[in-house]
Amino acid sequence: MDTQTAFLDHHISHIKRDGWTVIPDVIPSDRVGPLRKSVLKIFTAATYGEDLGVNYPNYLAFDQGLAPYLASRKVLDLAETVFGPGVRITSTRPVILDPNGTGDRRSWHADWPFNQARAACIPAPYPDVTIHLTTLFMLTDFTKENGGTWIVPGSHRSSNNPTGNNGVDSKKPYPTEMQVTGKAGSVLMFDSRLWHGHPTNYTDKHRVAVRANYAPWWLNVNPTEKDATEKDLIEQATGKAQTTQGTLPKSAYEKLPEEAKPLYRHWVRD
Ligand SMILES: O=C(O)CCC(=O)C(=O)O
Repeated sequence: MDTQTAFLDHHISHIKRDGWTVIPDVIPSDRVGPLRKSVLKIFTAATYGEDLGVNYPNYLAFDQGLAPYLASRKVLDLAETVFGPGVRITSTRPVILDPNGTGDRRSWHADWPFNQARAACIPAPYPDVTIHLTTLFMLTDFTKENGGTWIVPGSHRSSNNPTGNNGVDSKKPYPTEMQVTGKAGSVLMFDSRLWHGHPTNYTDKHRVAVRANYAPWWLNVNPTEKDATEKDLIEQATGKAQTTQGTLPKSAYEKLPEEAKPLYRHWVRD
């Protein structure tokens, strides 16, 4: 088996069987520090933090330095093996854990479009197919102490998750839970159906990552756009709110490397 086939075989079988994998060495070590500093600066800036919690701005509107790695062959080869050609990124935002144990632990959920608490979701019971991949680009090491992501391995095969009243208390420890650890520069990739939760950071430094989610070309992201008619319609129909993902000004899009542009073309707005 050649190196590339072995790489794909290892990570795809891990995702299919367990729901997750860690891809090492996606971001070179000398780029991790500057990217981490930039994320921390932008995240604390009023522009990014404005109405965080409901409307998530597109991180690449502020800094395009991560773009070559979002489009790295390691990540895209895996996404394209699952989805075929024409992969797109549905959201890009920092996930930062404050230091000194201030964050909330767990709160088991699955990501869009499987979060049953949101307006635009695939209603449970949903089918056993991978249609969305969540990734966390680690800009600090992920350890048990600083908040390696909590996951329930294998839970991606379930047809519901704790946001959908499936009988699992989203705030309580789950018997088979584990924390994902990895070196800065690695990427945690998982099937977005996987039950996962926000960890607590007990160290005295921030735990920093950027979350980027990958989808096949046919998955409709329109209901996740702020002020979009499709978002209003689905909110009215379900009586639930939908979190939104930020668009990309043309000026920021033009600064992306060529290989990253196809991933973001659908989010460009003037
Ligand atoms: O920060 C983490 O490790 C988990 C993030 C998470 O649960 C999410 O972004 O949906």
